[in-house]
Amino acid sequence: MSVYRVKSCWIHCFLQMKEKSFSCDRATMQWSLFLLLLMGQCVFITCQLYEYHFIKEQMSWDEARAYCRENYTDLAKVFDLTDMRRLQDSAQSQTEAWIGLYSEPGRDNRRWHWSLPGEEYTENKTCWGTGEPNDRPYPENCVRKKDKWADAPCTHTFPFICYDETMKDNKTFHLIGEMKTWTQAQSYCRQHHTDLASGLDQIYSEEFKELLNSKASKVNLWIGLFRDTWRWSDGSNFSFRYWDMDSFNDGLNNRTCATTLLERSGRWSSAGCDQRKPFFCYDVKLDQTSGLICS
Ligand SMILES: [Ca+2]
Repeated sequence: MSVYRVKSCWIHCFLQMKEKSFSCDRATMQWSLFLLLLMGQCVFITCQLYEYHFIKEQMSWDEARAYCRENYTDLAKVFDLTDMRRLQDSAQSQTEAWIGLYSEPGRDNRRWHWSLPGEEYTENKTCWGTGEPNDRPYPENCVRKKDKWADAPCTHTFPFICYDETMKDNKTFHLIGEMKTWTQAQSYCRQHHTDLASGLDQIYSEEFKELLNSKASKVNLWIGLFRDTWRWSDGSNFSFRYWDMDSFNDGLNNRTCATTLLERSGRWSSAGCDQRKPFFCYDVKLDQTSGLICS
């Protein structure tokens, strides 16, 4: 394994651990063991070992994609907030730029995702209530939970449960009693904890159940499940979304390509794909034959 590979992975994993507060900082740990564990973390958290490239030249979204595919790998994809910060750091001007997210509008083109990056949604691991998801009134793109799950309009307001991977206050889950829309709840959880509670392992854990039993067993709560028609240019199934809710209005058929608003904290909006804008490409720096699983 080349020094570069180890170093890149180490740096990225270090950033990931800083974000996620992994406790791999025991001073007595020998370097070799340390390295081994770091690489283990790499495999475990599927770190993204790609680089972002900001292209100043203004192109339509399709032209930008062709340019990225020819010169790099594809238009930029974003796995989580750590990636988003790296993408912003690679920008050379504070303007609006294309990323590799696009929409194929249509009721049948929606896909379910968990809000927490890396938590895969699978059809056979769900707990829908009888007759749900019924998508009535259309569109019901967010999920509330009482005993079982039901789809609901994302603009409705409910209390919600945040997942906290840092175990803030010694707790993995935090029940927030304020009534918020699904997107407001997601923003709150990402700002104060990690994300909305996501995945069956979390939502049906003993700690989660105890929290509900003690405080909110009969109340509807938002969980981190949503569906949309947005997908990544390279086919990745990343669930991370970072919409600027002041300017983004999903479902507009003439605005189906995503931009990052670098002057607005990098949050995303949608625009007509024929507009000409700077853009971000990504490329994979490492080959994947090294044993590191770095998608
Ligand atoms: Ca419903």
